[in-house]
Amino acid sequence: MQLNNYIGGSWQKAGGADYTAVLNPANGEVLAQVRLSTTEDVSLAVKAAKEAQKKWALVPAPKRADFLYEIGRLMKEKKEHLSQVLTKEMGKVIEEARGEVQEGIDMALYMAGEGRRMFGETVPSELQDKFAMSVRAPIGVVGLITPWNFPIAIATWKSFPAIVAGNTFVWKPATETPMMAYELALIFEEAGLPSGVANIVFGAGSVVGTAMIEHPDVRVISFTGSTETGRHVAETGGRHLKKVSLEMGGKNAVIVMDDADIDLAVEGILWSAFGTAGQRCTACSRVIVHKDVKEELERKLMESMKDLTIGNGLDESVKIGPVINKKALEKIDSYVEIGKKEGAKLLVGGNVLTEGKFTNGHYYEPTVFTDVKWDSRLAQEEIFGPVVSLIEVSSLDEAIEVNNSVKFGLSSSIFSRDVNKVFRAQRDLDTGIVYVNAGTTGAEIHLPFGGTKGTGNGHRDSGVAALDVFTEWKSIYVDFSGKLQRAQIDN
Ligand code: UN1
Repeated sequence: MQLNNYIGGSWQKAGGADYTAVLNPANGEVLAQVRLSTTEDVSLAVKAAKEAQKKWALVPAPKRADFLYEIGRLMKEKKEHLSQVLTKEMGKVIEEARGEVQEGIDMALYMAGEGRRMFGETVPSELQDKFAMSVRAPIGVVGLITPWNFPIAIATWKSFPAIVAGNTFVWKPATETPMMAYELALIFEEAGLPSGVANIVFGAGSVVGTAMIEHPDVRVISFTGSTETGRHVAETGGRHLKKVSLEMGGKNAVIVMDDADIDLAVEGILWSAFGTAGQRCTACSRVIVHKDVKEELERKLMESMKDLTIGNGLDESVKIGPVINKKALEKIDSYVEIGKKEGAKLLVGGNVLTEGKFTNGHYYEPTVFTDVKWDSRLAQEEIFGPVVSLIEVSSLDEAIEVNNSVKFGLSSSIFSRDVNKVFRAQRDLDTGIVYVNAGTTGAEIHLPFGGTKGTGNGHRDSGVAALDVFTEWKSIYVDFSGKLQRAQIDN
């Protein structure tokens, strides 16, 4: 199978000479070939998007929303197929793949609802016989750059608000997961979305992304990915005065207080640290535990990890799938080595799995370190794999301080039965998302998603906040006095 760009409603061969292969991380099987695009391909896509946007902006928002209802319906109809492709391409276990596709369906229905709201404001004018309001206006052509770990959900977080708000888009999906983009494009076609509203350009490296950011007709860039690439996106975007929305890394912690339900905390840690093999921006990679319950937590965590079956995510009994590729595997392993050198105590795991059914895939054992120093590299840097570090503290104050000591600020969680501690924590944890008595993952699409500090630049995906990225505020004054009234002057 060879994947081509989707531009102006037709499938077009990319101009580059090179191909990349899409590999199943569970067994190395070649799933597809993708021809890589050039700057010229991006220009063609932007041209098609710009042309289509003029008409699209004039379609009433509730009518634009009708396409999203249809897209959501088709996604639901094809949910199992999409989930299977997702597991093959990305590696996450099938139960989670179904969950991710569901997240996309939810987003379609939620954003379709916005087509009948998209609230603006009417406010009193200073002047008599003058009407003042502000409305959300479409921006134009927007550029979307999405990661491989949530190849369909994150694509919907960005493309669906863009669509309902009257924009058209050029989308560069992650090199590792183009098949989900292809599947979504088929759905856009089947739903009858007008040509040029959705455009997809496949690429690898920075050629396509940079061309999108530098193109004068691309007005917004919405990016999810690594902090390193995000910085490049922001710098380049800044030079070109683009609105840039960034969602980047995390180093999320679960805090377990001495009054916590430890069994529940263990479940929360297992799910959020090892689900998706730790490859979520929201994954728990630190556990900040009160000294009085540390031993119990360690013991119960070790005990429950025995049930974590590792393998190909298509097998329903498997709990932990492969990581995305060899590079990721090596990075994870290098952090385990760093942890050992830093003096952290390895409780369980710490190995690449290579034998038997693991031979051709990229599998890493779920790994737990304890006695980790809060300021060590293991506790401060994003690993993006199934590795969790236990850090001991003596009080809630210290737990909050340790939580906030990292350069990221996406998600955090506290397990406690004390309402005072809980309310203090939700106020003082410096992250965009806070969970109480639950792990650090599982954000719902109708709430803003994003983080503070090195995680983002103040924008949010999801929720109504997504419309702030994909609309421009326009303030409108209508004077019906029949005479010239001057604001801020005594008339
Ligand atoms: C991500 O890891 O980039 O909150 C997205 C969650 C999911 C989305 C994660 N709903 O874990």
